[in-house]
Amino acid sequence: MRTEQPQTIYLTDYRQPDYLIDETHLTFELFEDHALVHSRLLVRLNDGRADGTLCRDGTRHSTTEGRVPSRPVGVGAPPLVLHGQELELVSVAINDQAIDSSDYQVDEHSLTLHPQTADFELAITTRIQPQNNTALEGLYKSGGMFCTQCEAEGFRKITYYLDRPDVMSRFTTTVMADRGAYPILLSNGNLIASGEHEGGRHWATWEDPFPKPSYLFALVAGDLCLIQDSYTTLSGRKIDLRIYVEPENREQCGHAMDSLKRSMRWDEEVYGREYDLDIFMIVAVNDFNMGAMENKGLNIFNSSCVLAHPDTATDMAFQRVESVVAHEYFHNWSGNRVTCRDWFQLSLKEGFTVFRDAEFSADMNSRTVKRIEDVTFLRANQFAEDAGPMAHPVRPESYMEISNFYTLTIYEKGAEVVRMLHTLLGPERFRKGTDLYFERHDGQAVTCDDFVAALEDANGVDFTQFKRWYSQAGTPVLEVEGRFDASSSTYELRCRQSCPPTPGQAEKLPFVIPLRMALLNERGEELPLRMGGSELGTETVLAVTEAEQVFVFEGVTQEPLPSLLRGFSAPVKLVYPFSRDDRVFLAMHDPDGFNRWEAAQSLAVDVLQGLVEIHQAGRPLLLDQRLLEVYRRVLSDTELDPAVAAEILRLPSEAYLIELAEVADVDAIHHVRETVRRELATALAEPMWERFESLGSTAEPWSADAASMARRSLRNTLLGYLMLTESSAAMSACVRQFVEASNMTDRQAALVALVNSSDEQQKHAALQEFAQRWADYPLVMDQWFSIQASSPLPGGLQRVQELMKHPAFNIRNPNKVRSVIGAFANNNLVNFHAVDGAGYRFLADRVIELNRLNPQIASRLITPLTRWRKFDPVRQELMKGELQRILEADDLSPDVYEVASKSLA
Ligand code: B3K
Ligand code: ZN
Repeated sequence: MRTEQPQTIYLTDYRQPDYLIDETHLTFELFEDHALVHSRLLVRLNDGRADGTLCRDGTRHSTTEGRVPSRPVGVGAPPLVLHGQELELVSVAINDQAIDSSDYQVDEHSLTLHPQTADFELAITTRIQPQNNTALEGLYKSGGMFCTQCEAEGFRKITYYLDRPDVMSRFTTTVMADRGAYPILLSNGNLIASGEHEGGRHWATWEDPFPKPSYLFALVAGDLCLIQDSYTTLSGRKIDLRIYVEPENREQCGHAMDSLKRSMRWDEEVYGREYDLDIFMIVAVNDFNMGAMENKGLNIFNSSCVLAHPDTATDMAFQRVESVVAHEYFHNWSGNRVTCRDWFQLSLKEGFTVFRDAEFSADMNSRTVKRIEDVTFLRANQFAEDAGPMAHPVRPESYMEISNFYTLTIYEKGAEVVRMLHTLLGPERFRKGTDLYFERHDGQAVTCDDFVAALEDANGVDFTQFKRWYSQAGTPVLEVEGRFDASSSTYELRCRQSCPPTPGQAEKLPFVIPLRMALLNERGEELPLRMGGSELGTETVLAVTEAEQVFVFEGVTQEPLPSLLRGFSAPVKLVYPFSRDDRVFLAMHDPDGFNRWEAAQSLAVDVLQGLVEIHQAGRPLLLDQRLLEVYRRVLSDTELDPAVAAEILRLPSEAYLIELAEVADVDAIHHVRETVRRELATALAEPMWERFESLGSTAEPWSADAASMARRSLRNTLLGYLMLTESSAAMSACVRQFVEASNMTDRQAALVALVNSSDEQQKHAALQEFAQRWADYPLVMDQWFSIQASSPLPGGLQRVQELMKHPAFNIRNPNKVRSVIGAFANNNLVNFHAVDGAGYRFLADRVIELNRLNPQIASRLITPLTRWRKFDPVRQELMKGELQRILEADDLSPDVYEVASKSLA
């Protein structure tokens, strides 16, 4: 049992730091069984005066030479409390005088000193064990290389420091290691010196001219090959672009490099932001807790978010690489140049940067498809988080472990909040606001309020009420009703908003909800909109600000059908009493592509929900022919972007149907959805075949352009349906595709269809062939694992347990954990929720095992169990029982403790 409960940190307790660190000089001596970290810090009492004016020699960032004598501080000077964790303290010196343990205090979390002067040089040496660091936070080894991950609070596992984002310092870093094993030595900024030591060791010194918080520090040492390119900024500066990967991955970096250059151009054009250093580096590592990290000038990436080659990566992986490269690059301004004051402001950089990368991807690819993908993801996952025990506002008010707050709410909902500001202001005024934000706060650590204030000040608007999106958790429900009055030629939209209670927030005040909409006539054409005598064009954004509000359109002479919440203009649940016929009409005629998809989607939801009830009542399932008609129409519509067609043809996910249900009957949902899929496939086999064949052949040469990707997407969606007919024609087409595919997108789609088919022989042959061929490609093996772990066929848990015995599986590698355990618990709902509770027990066992190895990964794995309120009483008890068992495990990390305890509270 745990002895000490983790403390809760509150936003209201924020105080400025007592001390600042103007310069940070680090020397790392890297060895196989330990590393020595020598730090030399120029520390200064933060007496609230303007930055850099206190006891300085005139320059803002002085060196020790030429400094004026230190000013003594009186008895009232605060102690200097440095963060530190899992460190062995070797020595401490102040102004070159070694001090002994009677002059400082060390505990598990800190080193406390009692400075006698207002500024001084502090030298600390610590010893750490990167080779034993399985948490992958701080300095650790991934395969043969050393690398770091410091955000949020990993730097304190490297040395004692003021490890908080509002302490910004200029870093100089020297790395020393064996030259043979670690020929490449990297850190942030520019290389300023390097040399040799005796005994085959060498060193390199890097200097980062931009003050930064410790969470942006990075170091890499390894045997890596370099892919090099350059980029010339709009102002004509030439930037050296470098991607470092393990030699066998050399051929897989082209797409990341292209994406980087496109991101650099886009940020100049859309936000007026140029890159600032002379060199930008990306390093790929195999063991990484998340996707990537935006360390200044030295981004470190999970190899899954850098490497992409058509033979080994799917189109989806290509798009992920593009968006993650862009995301990390964009952080250089939204995150690094302007950073967060404290971790409660995390969405300041993450929500904004996700919005930026989403717009970038929309500009590079299909805007409609990108929005459909993002909305689908948000509604199935973030809405569930917002409705569960871990629900928190975009700017949380408290946390125990900040690592637990890298959530869908901070990232995805945070991006929706920025998108709404963009929608309310329009692109030009939004840009004026961001220009002011970057100019006003360059080099500062600021808050979400500062961001909104810049948008307000640049445009003379007041977002006071809007800011409730930052402080109130939960997904608002927006109920809308339309009323046509022929006698007055008016059409009223009556809006009512409400928001369910969330932990710690019983009552909610009305939000500002931007409602993008149009009115359609009986031919699906947009009507001119007039309100209060003003002409609003044919599409407008209504700002719903009250709990109840009526909008009256004038000059409406026939009853229109509203097209509401276009482009998902606010992260709300829209309720409108559309009939199924209305939805069919919108799915076929709405001029807005996103809303056409949305209408088809909501029709499918309505049909599936109806059938779940029918199934529960024990009655036979009869498919509403209108859904079939919509699908038939989509199949024959060659004008429609095939990628949008593929999205429309994809039924709402089980996860989304569970999120929408009051009490989710996971077996019924699975059964009904599969039955409908099979019925659609049977009824539409002919047009599906026709379209499938018209989309070209899988053996033709691969191309990365959007049109080819769209064709592959639709072809493979259709292949999935055709395989459900269990016809021999479908089977042979699928096997042929598996064998002949010119690229991984098509090969993987064929493998998925085979794995989910009932043909045991073909399935095993394909799996075996695939594993043999790609045994040396860990990222391809991740796909192989994930496809099998996600298969809803009976016996899922047993399959997953077998997969964990496969030589390519390794519980210490987060990508493997995600592709086996994560895929099972998140994508294989019918097996995970088996009513005997075995899936829950399995997951809890893995959480307990990983708690000791990697608390961040362990804590993330718990998510499916936190959703227990959605299920029937039997499953609820089983899930809670496992959460309780986790809570009672020995040596519980704060990460796991926080999620498990809050889930049961
Ligand atoms: N900022 C990092 C996330 C770090 C998470 C640390 N637990 C990646 C990103 O959002 O770009
Ligand atoms: Zn980010």
